[in-house]
Amino acid sequence: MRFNNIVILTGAGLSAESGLGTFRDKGGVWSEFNLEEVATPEGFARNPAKVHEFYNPRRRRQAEAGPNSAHRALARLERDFPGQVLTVTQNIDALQEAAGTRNLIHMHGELARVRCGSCGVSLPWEGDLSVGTLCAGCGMPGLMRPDVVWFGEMPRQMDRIYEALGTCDLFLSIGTSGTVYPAAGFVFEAKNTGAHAVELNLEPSEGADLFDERHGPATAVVPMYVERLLAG
Ligand code: BV8
Repeated sequence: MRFNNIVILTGAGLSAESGLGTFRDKGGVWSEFNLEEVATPEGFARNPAKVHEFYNPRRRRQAEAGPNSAHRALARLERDFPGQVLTVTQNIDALQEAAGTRNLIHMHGELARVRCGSCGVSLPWEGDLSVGTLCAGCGMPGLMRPDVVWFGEMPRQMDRIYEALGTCDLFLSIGTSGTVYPAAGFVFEAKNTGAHAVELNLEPSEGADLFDERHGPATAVVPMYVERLLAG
């Protein structure tokens, strides 16, 4: 099968083999933390210190992590594929761009950036955040937050994503459980366009029966599948 226009959706499973935990697997993030408290604007308004205690260690771990062979294979696909390739990630780590991908959308934001709840400025950020952190833009303390999309907030660049889903002929879903919307609904959009849908995931996701093919762990299968695509 030859394809001309690929949309790739990635999730935490892609970065699992880089040592970054997933959310729903055994011992995952949501087994230790209550998402209402740490990943909603209401939780941040109630107790910002608790939210910083959740994200500061994740930011440190991500700064130490490196891309794996699956990230690198996707970067190679973007570089060498004769057609269009758009990579949409739900991950807030910077491993896909570290692997070389450029046409990349962080639909749930980036943990290596912060945003001021007062003036709205978004800045690159290393190190811990606290309620005392002053905004470099407006000087206000207490409202600096991770520049990520929390539950109940609008994901980023949705128009560009839906436009690409409306014209793709291959939808590739990697390392995501298909439990969080609107990302979990992308396979429907792609299938409605007549695209071929492939899932590269350790376990079947919520929408597994919508996919035409499904294969195992990322670092084992992503390089193999990219090889197949580039062989045409
Ligand atoms: C919105 C950033 C309005 C922060 C995240 C009821 C029904 C339907 C929807 C809703 C509902 N109630 C509320 C909603 C909406 C809500 C939602 O979907 N809630 C769920 C819980 C039901 N969604 C929202 O609030 C979104 N905003 O809806 O705005 C709107 C509506 C329409 C259009 C526009 C706007 C915002 C959601 C974003 C929240 N922020 N992250 C942070 O990271 O802290 S979500 C977070 O969890 C991730 O970013 C990701 O999106 C999501 C799921 O995680 P996955 O990446 O899939 O990871 P998971 O652990 O679940 O799965 C890992 C998978 O990998 C597994 O399948 C495993 O088998 C596999 N795997 C593991 N290891 C490997 C592997 N695969 C391959 N190789 C391996 N080695």
